[in-house]
Amino acid sequence: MSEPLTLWVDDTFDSPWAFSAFIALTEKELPFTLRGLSLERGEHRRPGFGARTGRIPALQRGEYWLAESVAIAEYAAENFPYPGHPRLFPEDLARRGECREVQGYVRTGFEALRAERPSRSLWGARVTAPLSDAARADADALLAYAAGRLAPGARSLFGAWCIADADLALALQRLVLNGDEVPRALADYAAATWDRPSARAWHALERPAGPITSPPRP
Ligand SMILES: N[C@@H](CCC(=O)N[C@@H](CS)C(=O)NCC(=O)O)C(=O)O
Repeated sequence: MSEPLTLWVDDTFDSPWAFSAFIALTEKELPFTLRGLSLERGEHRRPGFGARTGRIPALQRGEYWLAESVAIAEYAAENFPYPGHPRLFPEDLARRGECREVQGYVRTGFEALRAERPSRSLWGARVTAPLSDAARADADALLAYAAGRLAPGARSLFGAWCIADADLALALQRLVLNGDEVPRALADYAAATWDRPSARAWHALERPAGPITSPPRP
């Protein structure tokens, strides 16, 4: 590899999009340095952080900077292709399109669900308040979509694991880990990705002790 890779993320390690980018690079078996920035202290607005969007996650490779978690996964897939590296996207083009559908779907909408079951609760204090009607409607839409996509007993969307499994698993874990009712098959599906070595490596990152005062990530 010509230039080393650095993945810039939040130093609280609770951004769902940072999670996705971390999983993408880890599943590709790429060596990379993980750099955490305090969004609370505005470190992502200081010189030295070169993402044009000013947001994490961002991938740095020498002078090259790339933000947006889906773009980072696609960059990794195209620059470090199969068979030299494991696949992130399905081989079949129809399924690959659907993989991107899942990625897009979980990244848009669901505002009420994301606000009431923030990703921070997946690695920190759980939320106990019941879902509002709006968040319940979001949850029902998500569960119906996931159930419609998954074959009975499936542990991945398209036969072999792909990056959309990480994104959909995280969306479902917002409900599962906070004790909301989720059909067993969907909970088992989400747990399968949550237990992959790549996800375990993210779960194991050392997070700041004590209460985090910055607004929770969506
Ligand atoms: N669509 C982007 C979302 C990235 C994003 O919203 N990052 C947030 C943290 S979760 C951020 O950097 N916020 C700081 C800011 O916007 O000032 C992706 O998928 O990477």
